[in-house]
Amino acid sequence: ELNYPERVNAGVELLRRAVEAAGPNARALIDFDHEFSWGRVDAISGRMARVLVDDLGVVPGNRVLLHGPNSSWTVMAWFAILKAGGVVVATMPMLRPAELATVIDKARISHALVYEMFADVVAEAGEASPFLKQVMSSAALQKAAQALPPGTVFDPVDTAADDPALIAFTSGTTGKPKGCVHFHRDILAMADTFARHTLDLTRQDVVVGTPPIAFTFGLGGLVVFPASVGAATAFAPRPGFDALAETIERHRATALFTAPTGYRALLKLAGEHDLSSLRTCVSAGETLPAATSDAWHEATGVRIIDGIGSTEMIHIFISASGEAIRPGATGKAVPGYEARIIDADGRPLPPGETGRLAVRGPTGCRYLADDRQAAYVQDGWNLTGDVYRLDEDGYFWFVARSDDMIVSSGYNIGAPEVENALLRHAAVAEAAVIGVPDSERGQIVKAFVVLNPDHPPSDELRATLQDHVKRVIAPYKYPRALDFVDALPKTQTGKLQRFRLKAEAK
Ligand code: 3SK
Repeated sequence: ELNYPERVNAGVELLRRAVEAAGPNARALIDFDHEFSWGRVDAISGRMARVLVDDLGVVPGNRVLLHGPNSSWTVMAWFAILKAGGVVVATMPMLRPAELATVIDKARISHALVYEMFADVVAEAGEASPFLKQVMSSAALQKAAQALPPGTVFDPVDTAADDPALIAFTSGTTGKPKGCVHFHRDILAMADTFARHTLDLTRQDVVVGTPPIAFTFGLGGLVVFPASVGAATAFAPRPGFDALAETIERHRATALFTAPTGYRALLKLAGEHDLSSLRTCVSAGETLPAATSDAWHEATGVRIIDGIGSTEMIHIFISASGEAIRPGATGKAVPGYEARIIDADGRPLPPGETGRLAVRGPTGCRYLADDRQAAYVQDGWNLTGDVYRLDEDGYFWFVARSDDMIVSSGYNIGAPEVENALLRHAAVAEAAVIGVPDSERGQIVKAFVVLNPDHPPSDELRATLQDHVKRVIAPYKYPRALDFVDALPKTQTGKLQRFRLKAEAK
């Protein structure tokens, strides 16, 4: 049972825990060759909050877009927004203007903090918004915070434990993103359930990882968990697994958060980089194959902690660590959560039967103004869209996704979103997209395209369409495989039968 005071601000509480556990001078955030201590993170985020309130006019409850790469700046701005009583809406750095515009509109974003290099993208996204009032770049925020008189302090806003603290967007299968609202107490709950019971992070740890902070897997692993014990986070200087391996080696990182794709990529780099400092390795975002788990164990002596979470639940709710790990199984319900397998009518199924995964606990789904809420939460149970089997020992085994979500390298990609992007090209008459198994990425996006007359199929056109998708939506969503077909399989009423494409692709 988690008992938080009625009034708590998650940003303040996390920084309090960090300073109490490690001391104000302990390393907190490391940008390759620049470090900030926990005391500095507290002071700088306080000054940034002062700028948000005094210069930008942020008032409690305002939704503030935070658009930046994984970096010390983004983390300090995250703490600043919470201290100012704002609601953080962090977005993936690779989103395109149209995708950002949807978030700005849906979340009614009033203010935006933007890392310098993305200023143009956010400006374009906000152009037509009736809600967006103020945009500030990372450089301007830094300058304004530095210009405040020495000794400036900020009294953080006294929020209720049940006040919204963040809205995390998930792309969904329909291509219509859903915003998941989480309270201040939900942020603390992810540290006090999964992290406390499954990980044994301490202030001595140096954490690294690949998931963006905009993805709650990354937010937990790289911000909330380290802060809650006073550990440090080291950010890689650039995207990519080479940079990750370099960062692990350079900072003797001890804890790693990434998807199975990341573990497979690091295995290939293990000969060139010293990864021997790692002792806690966490995988989520897609199911961890036993082969990857075994290969990592053989190469490093460390067993990967697998877990399933969801943006709706904020973080991981089924997992196992240490001796309790069974490669291939996801694990057991994290203390504080209950999980069960149910049939199509919501009745619990006995061990051995395959059915829908249902979860409940201290966190749960609260979609922002979205009628899909009724499908996700039924009778107090959250239906995650995963098909699972429970064994006699209480271990949960992943079977499949029950929707059209493609999970590639840990990223959730809604098939309709890619289809819509393809359909915006003049050569495309019809498009259908599915996920197909891939040894590197778990799944890759595969498109089936019917061309308009006058557009003959060719390798050149395939490459053009792939580039087109990369321009229209975030590049990681582009179809790595693309087949030209004469027609798509449809029902008599004209509904696309994706399952037939999936069966043929096997
Ligand atoms: O995909 C997952 O398993 C996950 C884990 C933690 C937080 C969020 C998500 C979607």
